[in-house]
Amino acid sequence: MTERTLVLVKPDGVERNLTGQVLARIEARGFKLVELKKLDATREILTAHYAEHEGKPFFEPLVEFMMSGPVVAAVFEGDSVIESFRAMAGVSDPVKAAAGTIRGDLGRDWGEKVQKNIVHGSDSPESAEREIAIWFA
Ligand code: YYY
Ligand code: MG
Repeated sequence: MTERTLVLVKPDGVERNLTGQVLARIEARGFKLVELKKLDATREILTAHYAEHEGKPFFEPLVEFMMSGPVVAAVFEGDSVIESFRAMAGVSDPVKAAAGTIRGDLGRDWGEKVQKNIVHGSDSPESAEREIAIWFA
């Protein structure tokens, strides 16, 4: 099924000049880039984006980390792009992420207060539409 997903290159990925690599991997897989921008995420955007995690111990450090530098937000479109990109990203913890995944190949620093895992990808069609509306209002 053709669908859209929100991809973020987080501040650690932008800082380490990994944006091009991340986008290139997704394009090479055959997905279409439909929106792209670099921005400084506000607390308002991040609170909306991470609403499901509000109140958890890692929420505030996560928001602070996401405001520590610019992020790149993109929308990709294609057949099963949501699940495909989650598979490409690997599990949240870069230490556990399989080799060959973005987090497994490029991620690091899980276990600190702030997890530097390079990318975000929407986890369902509902999340994708909600998140795209937040980042590309
Ligand atoms: O969707 P995904 O990014 O893989 O993980 P989530 O469980 O949605 O958590 C969002 C984000 O929060 C994760 O990428 C790192 C951070 N985080 C954390 O700092 N500590 C945790 N125990 C769980 C998640
Ligand atoms: Mg998530």
